[in-house]
Amino acid sequence: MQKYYTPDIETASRETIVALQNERLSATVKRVYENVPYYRRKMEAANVRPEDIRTIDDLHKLPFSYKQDLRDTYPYGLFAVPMKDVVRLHASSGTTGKQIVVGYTKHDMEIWDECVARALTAAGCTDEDIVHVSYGYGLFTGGLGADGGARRIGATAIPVSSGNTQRQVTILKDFGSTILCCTPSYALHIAETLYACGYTKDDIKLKAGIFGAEPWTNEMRKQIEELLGLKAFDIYGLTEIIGPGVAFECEAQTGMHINEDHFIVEVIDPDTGEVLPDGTQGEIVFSCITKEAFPILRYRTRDIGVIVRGKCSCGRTLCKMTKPRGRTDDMLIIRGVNVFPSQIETVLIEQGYSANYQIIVDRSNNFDSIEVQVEISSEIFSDTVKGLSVRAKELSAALKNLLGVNAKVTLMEPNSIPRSEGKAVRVIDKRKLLD
Ligand code: DLL
Repeated sequence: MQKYYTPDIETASRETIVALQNERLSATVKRVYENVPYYRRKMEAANVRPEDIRTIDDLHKLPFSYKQDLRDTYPYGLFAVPMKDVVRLHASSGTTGKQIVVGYTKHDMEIWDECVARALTAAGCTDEDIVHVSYGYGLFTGGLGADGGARRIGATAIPVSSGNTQRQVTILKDFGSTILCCTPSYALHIAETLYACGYTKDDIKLKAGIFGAEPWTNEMRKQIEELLGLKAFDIYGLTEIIGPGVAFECEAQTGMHINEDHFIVEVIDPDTGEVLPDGTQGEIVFSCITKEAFPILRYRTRDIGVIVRGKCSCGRTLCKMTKPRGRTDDMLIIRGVNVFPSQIETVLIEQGYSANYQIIVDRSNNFDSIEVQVEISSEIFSDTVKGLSVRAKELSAALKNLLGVNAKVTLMEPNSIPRSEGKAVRVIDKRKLLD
C-alpha cells in the first residue's frame, strides 16, 4: 500500500524544502506586488519592495494579512489573476454580515486536491476505497475539498454532504463506505444514530476517518474509534489558505504535517507580532507560495498552536503543528460552522432588538447547540405568548439565514441579562473542547 502520496516532498531533506520555499516565496511576493494594488499599497506603507524578500528569512519584513483585509476588499479585491482564470469560488463567515470570498484557478484546484490526497493517503486511503464525504458541500470548503482529494487518488467518492443522519447510516451500511470524512462531532452523531437504529460497528466497513474543521480532544478520538471501529485522523485547514489539507495527521497521531511546499508556517506572539522560536506556543501564521488566484501572505489564522520540527516516526520530514489549542479571537465553531458573536449582534440590531444579549453554547449527545438570549422592551414583553413566539421564530429564521446554523432564541424580560462592569460577557461556552 502506498504510504505517501508525494514521497519526494513528504520525505524531502530540509535543504530541499527550504530551497523550494525560497524560490516560491520570492516569486509569489513579486506577483502579488505587481497584480494586487491592495498588497502593493500595504508593502509600500511597510517600506518593503519585492526584491527585499529573497529567502524565508526575509518573510518577517512583510506586513501581516487579516480577515479584515478580505472584508475591506470584498469580494474579489485580493485576487491576483483575472476572473476569467478563476474556476471556483468558496466563502466562509466574516465577522459581520458579509462572507469572505476566495478563488481558485485550475492549478490551485490541482494543488488543493494534492494536499487532500496526501492526507487521505496518510490515513490509508487507496483507489480501492469508498470515501463517504459528510462535510457540507457548497461554499464551505469541507465537502468539495475532501471530494477532490478522493478523486485525485482514484477512490470512489460518495458526496453525501451533511445532514439526514439516518440516511447517512443507510448509505454507510449499504454502499460499504470504508473512509468517513466529516467533522468529529458529526462522526459521533452518526455513530449514535447507527446504534440507535439497532446496528453496531460490525454492520459497517469503515476503517479510517478524516475529521477536522473544529476543535476535538483525544478523548473524543477514542470514543469515535471505539464506536465506529476505525482509526481517526485529524485534518486542518482554513478557507483563506486553501480549505482542508493545509495540515494532516499521519499514523503517529502526534500532530499534523504541514504541506510546507505550498504553505510557509510561522508562529508569532499575537500581541507583539514577533516571530517565536519553534516549540513555543503562539498564533499560527501561513503564507501561500504556490497559489495563483488567492496567494495570501502572512495570514493571521487566530489559531493558537505549536510547531514541531524533526523527522516523524512515519518517515515524513514536513514539520508538524499541534491541534489548535484555542483562538486569539472570539470565533465559535458550531457543528463545523464558524460563527462570530458580532454576526449575531448585527442580526439583533438589524431586527430592532437591543444589544443586551448573551450567547449560550452547549453540547449534548455530541451535538452543538446555540441559544441566543436577548432582552426585549417591556411593551414587547407584555405581548401575548403567541406574539412572542412568532417574534422568536422570526429572529431565529434571520439568524439561520445569516449564520447557516439553527439557533434557539429566548426573548428575555428587560434587565434580566447580567450587566458587566467591564467587558460584557457575550458568550458562555459550556462545551469542553480542549484536553
Ligand atoms: O474548516 C476547512 C476544513 C474543512 C478543515 C474540513 C478541515 C476539514 P473554515 O471554515 O475557514 O475552514 O474554518 C477554519 O476552523 O482557523 C480553525 O480554527 C478551525 N479548524 C479547522 N480544522 C481544525 C482542526 C475549514 N482539525 C477554522 N482542529 C480554523 C481544530 C480546526 N480546529
